[in-house]
Amino acid sequence: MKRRQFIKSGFGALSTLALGETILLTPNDAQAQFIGYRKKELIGQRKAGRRANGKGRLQNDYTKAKVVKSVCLNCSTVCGIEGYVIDGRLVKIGGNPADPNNGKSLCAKGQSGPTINNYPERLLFPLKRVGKRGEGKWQRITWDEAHGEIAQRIRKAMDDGKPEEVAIQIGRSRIGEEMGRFLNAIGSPSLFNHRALCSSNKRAANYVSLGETDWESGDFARSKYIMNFGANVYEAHQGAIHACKRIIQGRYDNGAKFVYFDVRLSNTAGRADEWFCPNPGSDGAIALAMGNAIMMANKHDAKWLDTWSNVNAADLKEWISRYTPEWAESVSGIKAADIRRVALEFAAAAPAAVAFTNRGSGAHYNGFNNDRAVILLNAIVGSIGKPGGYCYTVEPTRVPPTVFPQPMPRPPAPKARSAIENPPEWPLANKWQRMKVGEIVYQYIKEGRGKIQVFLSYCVASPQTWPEGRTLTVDVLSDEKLIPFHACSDIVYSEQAHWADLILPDATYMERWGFDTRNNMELRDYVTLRQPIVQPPGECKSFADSMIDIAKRIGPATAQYFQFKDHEDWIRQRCGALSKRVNEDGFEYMKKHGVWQDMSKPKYYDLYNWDVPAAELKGTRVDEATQMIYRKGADGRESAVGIMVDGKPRRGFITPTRKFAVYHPDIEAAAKQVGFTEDHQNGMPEYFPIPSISNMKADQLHLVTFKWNVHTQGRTQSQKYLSEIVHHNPMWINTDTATRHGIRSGDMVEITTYRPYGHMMSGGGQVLGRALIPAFVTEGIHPRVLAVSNTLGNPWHGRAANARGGRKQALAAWNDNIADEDQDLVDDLWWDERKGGTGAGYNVNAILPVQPAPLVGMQGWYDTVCSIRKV
Ligand SMILES: Nc1nc2c(c(=O)[nH]1)N[C@H]1C(S)=C(S)[C@@H](COP(=O)(O)OP(=O)(O)OC[C@H]3O[C@@H](n4cnc5c(=O)[nH]c(N)nc54)[C@H](O)[C@@H]3O)O[C@H]1N2
Ligand SMILES: Nc1nc2c(c(=O)[nH]1)N[C@H]1C(S)=C(S)[C@@H](COP(=O)(O)OP(=O)(O)OC[C@H]3O[C@@H](n4cnc5c(=O)[nH]c(N)nc54)[C@H](O)[C@@H]3O)O[C@H]1N2
Ligand code: SF4
Ligand SMILES: [Mo]
Repeated sequence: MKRRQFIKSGFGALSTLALGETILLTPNDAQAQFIGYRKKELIGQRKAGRRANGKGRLQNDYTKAKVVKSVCLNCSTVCGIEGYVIDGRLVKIGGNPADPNNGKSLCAKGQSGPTINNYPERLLFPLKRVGKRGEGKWQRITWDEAHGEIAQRIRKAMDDGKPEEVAIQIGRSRIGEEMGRFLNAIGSPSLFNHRALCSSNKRAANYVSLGETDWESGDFARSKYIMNFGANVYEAHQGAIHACKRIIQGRYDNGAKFVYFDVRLSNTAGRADEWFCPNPGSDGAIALAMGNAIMMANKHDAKWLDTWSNVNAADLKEWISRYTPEWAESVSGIKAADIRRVALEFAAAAPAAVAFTNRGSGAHYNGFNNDRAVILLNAIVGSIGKPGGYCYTVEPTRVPPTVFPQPMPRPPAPKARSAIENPPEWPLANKWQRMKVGEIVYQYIKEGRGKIQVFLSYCVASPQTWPEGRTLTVDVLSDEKLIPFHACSDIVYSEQAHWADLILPDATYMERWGFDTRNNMELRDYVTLRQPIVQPPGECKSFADSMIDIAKRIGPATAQYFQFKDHEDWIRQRCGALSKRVNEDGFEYMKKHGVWQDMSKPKYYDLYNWDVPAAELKGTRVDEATQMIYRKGADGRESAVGIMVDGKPRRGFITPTRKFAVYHPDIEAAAKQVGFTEDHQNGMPEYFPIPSISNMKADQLHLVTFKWNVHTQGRTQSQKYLSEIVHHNPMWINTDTATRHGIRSGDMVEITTYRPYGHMMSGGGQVLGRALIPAFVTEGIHPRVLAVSNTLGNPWHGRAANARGGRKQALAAWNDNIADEDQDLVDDLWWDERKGGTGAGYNVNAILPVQPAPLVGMQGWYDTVCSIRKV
């Protein structure tokens, strides 16, 4: 107790920390503050709060509120929002009706936004480590000191001729262009992103087939048949609200049938017309067999395939003949008769029929091909780009540079290379986009495949959200020889921050600037503006502003690319060119509406069939054999601008043949390059089994994870209202399997996980780790699958996250309106174990192996082999 007289402790004390003062931050320390119920005192405080409010209850008059348009980022769906501000306080968030994707709709997470800003345990000041790394002892310092130290270390790496040793690791950043400029100015290619942990198999599948698009934009509202392979779209998915409301519309307006594949009864499965529960990782086999059933019954669109596919209808039919529904039944467990029936229903509804995927099919060893097989189904029935079919937009997640150009001068692309950023073992990781192989970063740093001098991390909680998070990740983050310097930007004290040397308190997405955009389900280009709805508290500063200041401090060669007063000024400059299009100041337009949508072009239906603009046709030639249209560039090299179809110049697909790519030579070449000897790696979307599953013993099971509708990975546990709804994540287990093991709901089960076969980190089969998790026995899961959600089981991020109610903390000077919120954190964490609750849940990532899939390198999240034992 004596120590507390000299050093503050506990997350709540962050708000009253004076410059130069030190504080101790560890989960145990936060817990030590618990002093039990003080009901009487609390009731007294509540009454006082009501009196202060002058009313019987807290009530906001929204008609008096200032409404500010912005963009949500409580998940990566980035819905347009409007914040209601009363007396400088954000009191409510609604959907921005002008947003083409979500309109007025928002999910629970979006509405929980204000609680992030007002969280009494937010980081408010830059902190510098004063004890050993990981000890949790911090001193409040100034931004001048923080930025000065980072700039000086970066300058040293540049002076050493090793700019690639400056790295930024990002989770959900949404300021990728800013980071790109920052690293380019330094000369470093080392942007370690998280795509491979998220979606790279899917994106690669879309790029390889169509030549563009991060995500497809199924035209669900006009569809008559919607088939979904593992996109839990009623709960998660990158377009949760966007897609979900259109799927509902399609079902009600058109009577669209909704068929869903998932290994467990998710909310989406529960709402589907038909739910199929396949063997994990077998979606590709089902899709190919559906293609087979359609083609054998001659219900395919031969004309479309002959015109637009790089494998014509006859050849495709011959190739797909081997994938019979009977074969698929043996692989997937789904009855051949069902596969055939659904396939023919799908074909009958075409072209208003769409089949799509997300991580359920993609986050596997064979996920790249699973997703290619599903896209192919759309091609087989000719629904690509058709109303009600499988549509897509151009560069959906990039702010169009023609409308919002980057201010000049811009730094050139870096010459330096990094094996961590571009590992040769995964030749397709960076082929169509720089997806990278995020899950191997820590292993490569450990093995010395690349060195790090300066490690900056932003919006990432890798000890919690990465595989082998509590072991490999923490081993590397804690080792000062491997990572000599780490500055972490976060809004709360995360485990990532805990292992840093400097903590940079960020402004939340409701307090900072930025552009955002996603695939627009209305099939037009659009861009939204993130602007501060309120000002950040304490000394919180947007990381983009930090980068500008750091770049200016590194030296004139770097500073020349950052001639902005601040990030707002940068954004304003980028809006300049918009002024002509909207007949008013572009920046003011964006601030007023929050969104710009390009209505000058038609919707992106049949995009491949659009004319090549006359200007682009000048000086072109048509290749006789391929009918491709080529133009010579300034460097004398030819590039394709389109393809002649029925005597007309068409845009086509942005693939090597300008056609939808069923076969892709780059895949075949890449497979050869890495000696990938799986069957059928010949550039076609073949199905191949997952080695770790093929080698599974009779008593072993398959462990998958899933996302909750009210949580987002590592970012929502500290939001009390969300954690109040979901704070417990028992392990789903099928009734038959549980009975065999004598397990009942609530029983503690020991899960042992094993390393996969055929992966970089192992010979396969060794025990990786063990966890104790209570069982939830249900019919709603595949008999050989166990499922545990992510997000929970996190002793960091303060009291709401770790379910440890504590004593009321000193109220922060910056926010005198949080009395109610604060009381919530004292008294209302009723799931605190010490009050008889279930606690904060379980983090299963600790025992999930790093297992990058071949070629693209996406983490095989849903391939983990395990065994169980009742304890
Ligand atoms: N509420 C919420 N929304 C989110 C997020 C969030 O964390 N919470 N995160 C956002 C992000 S970054 C992402 S990437 C997306 C992810 O969105 P989704 O891909 O929709 O979500 P996941 O939970 O990763 O996986 C979907 C489903 O795959 C199932 N599954 C596992 N194995 C298989 C299989 O072999 N076949 C099939 N068919 N299904 C299988 C799981 O049971 C799970 O229900 O969501 C985004 N939106
Ligand atoms: N078991 C399992 N693990 C998974 C998944 C799964 O399905 N199952 N899904 C994977 C997927 S799809 C993804 S995308 C990754 C995501 O995982 P991460 O890349 O780690 O991203 P988030 O969870 O979004 O961000 C986490 C961190 O960002 C911080 N943060 C929140 N807002 C801000 C802000 O405004 N500024 C700053 N500087 N920091 C902020 C949070 O406090 C938290 O520490 O997780 C992956 N992990
Ligand atoms: S889906 Fe919900 S959390 Fe995600 S961006 Fe939209 S409102 Fe925000
Ligand atoms: Mo993700």
